[in-house]
Amino acid sequence: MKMLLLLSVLTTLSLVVGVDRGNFKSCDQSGFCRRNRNMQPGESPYYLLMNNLKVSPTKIESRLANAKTGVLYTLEISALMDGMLRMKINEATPIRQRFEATEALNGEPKETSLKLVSQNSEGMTIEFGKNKAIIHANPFRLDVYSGDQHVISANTRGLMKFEHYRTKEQPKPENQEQEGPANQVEEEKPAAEVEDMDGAWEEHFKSHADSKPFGPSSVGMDFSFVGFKHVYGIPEHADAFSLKQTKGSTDPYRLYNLDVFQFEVNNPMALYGSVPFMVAHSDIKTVGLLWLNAAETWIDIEPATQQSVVSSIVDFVKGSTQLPQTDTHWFSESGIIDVFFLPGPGPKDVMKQNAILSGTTPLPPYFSIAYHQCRWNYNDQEDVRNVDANFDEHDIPYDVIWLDIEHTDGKKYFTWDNHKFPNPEEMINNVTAKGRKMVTIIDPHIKRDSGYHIHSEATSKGYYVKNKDGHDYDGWCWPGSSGYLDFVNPEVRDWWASKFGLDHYKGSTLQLFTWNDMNEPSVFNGPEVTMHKDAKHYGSWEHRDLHNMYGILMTMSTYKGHLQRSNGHLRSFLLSRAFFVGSQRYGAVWTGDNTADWDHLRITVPMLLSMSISGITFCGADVGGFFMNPDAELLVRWYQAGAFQPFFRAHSHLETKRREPWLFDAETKQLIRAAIQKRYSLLPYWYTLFMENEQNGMPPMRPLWMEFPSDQTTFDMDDEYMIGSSLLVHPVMESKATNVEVYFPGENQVWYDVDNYQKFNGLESSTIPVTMSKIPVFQRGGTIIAKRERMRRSSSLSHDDPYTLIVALDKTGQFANGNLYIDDGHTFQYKQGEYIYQGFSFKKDTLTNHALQGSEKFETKAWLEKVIIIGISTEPKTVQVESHDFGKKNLLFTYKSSTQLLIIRKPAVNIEAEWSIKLLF
Ligand code: NBV
Repeated sequence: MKMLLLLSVLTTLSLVVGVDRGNFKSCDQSGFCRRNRNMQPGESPYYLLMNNLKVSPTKIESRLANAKTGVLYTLEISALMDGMLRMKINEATPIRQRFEATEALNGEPKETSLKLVSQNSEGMTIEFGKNKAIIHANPFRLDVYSGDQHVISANTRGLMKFEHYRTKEQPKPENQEQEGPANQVEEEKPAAEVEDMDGAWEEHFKSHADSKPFGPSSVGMDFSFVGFKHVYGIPEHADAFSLKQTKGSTDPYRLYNLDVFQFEVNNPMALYGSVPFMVAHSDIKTVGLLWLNAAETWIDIEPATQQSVVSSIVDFVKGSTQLPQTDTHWFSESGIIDVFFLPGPGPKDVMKQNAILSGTTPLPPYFSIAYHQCRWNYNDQEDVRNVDANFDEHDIPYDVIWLDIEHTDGKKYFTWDNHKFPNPEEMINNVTAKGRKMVTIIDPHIKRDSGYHIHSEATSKGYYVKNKDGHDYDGWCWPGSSGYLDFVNPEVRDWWASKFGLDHYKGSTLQLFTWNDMNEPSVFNGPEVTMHKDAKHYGSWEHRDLHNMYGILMTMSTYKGHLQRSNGHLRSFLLSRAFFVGSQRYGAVWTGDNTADWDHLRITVPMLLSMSISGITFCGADVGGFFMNPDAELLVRWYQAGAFQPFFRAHSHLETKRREPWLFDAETKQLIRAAIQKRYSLLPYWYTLFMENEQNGMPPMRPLWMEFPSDQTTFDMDDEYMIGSSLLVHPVMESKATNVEVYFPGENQVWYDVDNYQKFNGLESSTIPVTMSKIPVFQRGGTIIAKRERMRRSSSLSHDDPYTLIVALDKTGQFANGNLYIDDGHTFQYKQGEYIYQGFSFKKDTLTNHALQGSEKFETKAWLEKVIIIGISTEPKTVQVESHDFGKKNLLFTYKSSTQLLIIRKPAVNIEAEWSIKLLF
C-alpha cells in the first residue's frame, strides 16, 4: 500500500507542480553544511610543522597541526605531469581510516620532479614544471602560480576545517586554546576540539534518522581564484554556465547524487551527478581545481577583489592594484582533502590536464553518436516492430531503439516479460538487420524475490549493501522491496560484469547495449530519495563516505561486462544517470528527468557545457522533455537543439502522449526529419571530434571561450556554443521566435551561415531571422568539414558512402584546414592502427589531403563526391583534380558570385588516396 502511494505520487503527471523542495535538504538542515558555512573568514588555526619537513624529488611531506585542538595531520604536496600540483591532507593518527576516492582517477597520477627553491621559518617556495607555489607555514596557506602569475590560493581566508574522528565518550572540551611552537604539539593526545558540534552525532531529516556512529568528520577549505571573475563546472546543476554567487543569496551549490523528481531550473540544488571540478577562466589564463571527494559536498561562491596586490606581470603592466577574484569555499561530509591544481595556462591545457587525471571518453561506437529513439515504454515486440518500421516508412534515420523498465519480468533486470517480449533475440535481430541496435535498462536495485537468480546469488554471496545493523539493506524502488548491490566490492563488480555474458543474459545479443538508471542510488523511501548515509559497504565504509561514487562504480562494472562479452573485441555503449569524476571512461550520461517546457530546453546548453568542460563529454538531455507533453513547436526546436548536442536521444514519460515524429502533422514531421538528417550528415565530424576527445580531452561541445579565450563577450554565454573548433551553434530556444541574436567571436574571424553561406565578421553580433526550419549554425572561416549528404536508414549503412567537403575560407580567402577520422566504427581495431586520420588543407588555389597519423592498415571505399568552397571571390576558369589513379582530370563546377560559392562536382577520388584539386584562374 505504502509503495503504491509512493508510486502514484512519483508518476502522476496531473500533480505536476515542480520539485518538492521539502524532500531535499537545504544547507540549514545539514549539520556539516551549517558548521562549515557559518565559519567566518579569519586566521586559520592550522599551521605547518616546518621541522617535520621531508623533501623528496617529487613531493614535500610534512605535518599540519590545529592550534586549537592540537590534532595533527599529514600534508603531502606533490608535482604531477603537465605542471599540475596535488595537495593531500589526512589525519596523522586517525582512529578510523578515511575514504579516498582514488578509484575515480584514471590510475594513480604520475608524479614528476619538484624543486624546493627556498625555505625559511615562514614557509617555502617550490617549483614544478613552469609553475611554482608558495607554502606559508603559519597560518597554513598555499599560493599556486601558473607561470609567474598567482592564480589560486588555498586557505587564505582561513576556512580550512578537518573534523578528526573521535569517540563519542570523549569528555566535553575545556575551552583551551593551544598556541605555541609547533614541536610542542603532542601527537598522541589531541586536545578536544573547541568548535560548533551542532548536528555532529545524530541528525534527523523528515522521518529519517542518521545515526552518525563516527561523529563529525567533515573537511573543508577555501580557494580563491586570483584574477578571475568567472568560474565554471561543478556539474550537475540546472543553472547558468558561468557560476553564480551563492554566499549571501542562496544555498551553496550542492553535489550529492540525487533522484530529484521534476527538478527546477536556475538553482544550486543537487541533481543526479557530481563532479567537484571547477574551471576559472579569464582573458589571459585558465586554471582548474579538482576536489577529489566522494561524500556530499557543497561549494559556496563569492566574487571579490584582491586588494593591493601586484602579483602578476600583466597586472603590473596594467598598473592596477586590484584584481578580480572569485572566492570559493568547498566542504564535504567525510573523506580527506585531496586537491589537484591544474595550471592551464589555456583552456585546452586545462582540458588535457583533467584528462590526465580522470581519463577520457573512449571512442564511442559510431551508432551511439547518431539518433536514439526512447520512450518509457515501448510496450511489446509489436510496438518495437512498428516504431522501427515507421522510421523507414517516414524516411527518418535512426540508430537505436530503447526499452525501459516495463520490458522486464516484474522489474527484475536481465529478464524479459515473456508475454510482451516472447522472442527478444528475434526482435533484436530484426532491428539490427537494418544496421540498428537496441538498449535495455538495467538498474542497480534488485527485487528481493527468492525466485530471482540475481537476488538469490547476491544474498547468498553477501553482495548487497548492508544497513547500519549489518543486515542486507532493504529499500523501496520499482520492484518494491529491493536489495542494492555493493559495487564498492571488486568481486561484486566482476560478478555483475559476468551477467552481461550472452550465456547469462538470456535473450541478449552483442547488439544489445545498456542503460544504467536510478544509480544515485534512488531509494524511494530513503532520506532524500536515496540510501541512508549510515548504510555499510564493503571495507566497512559508510555510504556517507562514497555516496557520489555509487553510480560510477556500477558503470565501471557494466562497462567491464560489455567488453568481456565480446572478449574485448567490441566497444561498449552505456548510458548512466548518476555520474562522478571519471564517469566519462565508461560511457554516456544524460541530464535526467527534465520537463517539456522552454526553460528546460534552454537549460540544456549550460548544463551540457558544464558537464563537457568537467570531462563528462558524451552528454545529452532528453529531447522533447521527459515530463509533460511538448507542443509541436517545442518538440521541433528541441530536436533541432538536440541534433547539435553530443548525445542525441528523444525520451518521454510513461504517461505522456506518444510523440514519435509521424504522429504530428506533415510539416512537423518534416522539420524533425530534417533536424535528424542534419545530425546524420555531420556524423563524420562528430566522430572525428570524439576520437580527438579520447586523445586529448577536448570536449566536442565547448564554450566559445575555449576557442576564443580572450573574447570576454563570450564569458557568460548560455545560449551559444561550439561543436569542435569549426561550428558555432545558437539553437532557437524561445517560443514563436522570429529571429535570434548571434554573437560571432574572434578578432579577424569570418563566419558563414551553413544554410545560405551568408558571411559574418568576428566580434560582431547579428540578428538572424529564423523560420521553423532554421537552425542557426555557422562554420568558421578557415575550416574544412567532411559531411555525408546521402541519407540512410541508420548510420552503419553509410559506412562506405561518399563525402562532401565544406571548405570555408578564412578572412584572406586563401586558407582552410580540417580533419577527418574513419575506422570500422565498432571494434577496438583502431587501437592496432586500423584507422584513417586525414588532414585537408586549402592553400591559395589548391585543396590537398594528407595523412595526419599515418596508417596503412585501414582501407575505405568512401570517395569524395563534392567540394563546396565558401568565400572565394573570383570564379576559376578550370578546376582540375589530380590523383595517382587517373592523373589529371577537369571537373564540373558552378560558381555563384553573390555568395562567393564554388561547388565542385564529383572529384571521385578515394578519400584517403593522395589527391589534389586545383583552381585555375
Ligand atoms: O525507468 C523509468 C524512468 C526513466 O524513463 C527515466 O529516464 C529515468 O530518469 N526512470 C527515471 C524512473 C522514474 C521516473 C519518474
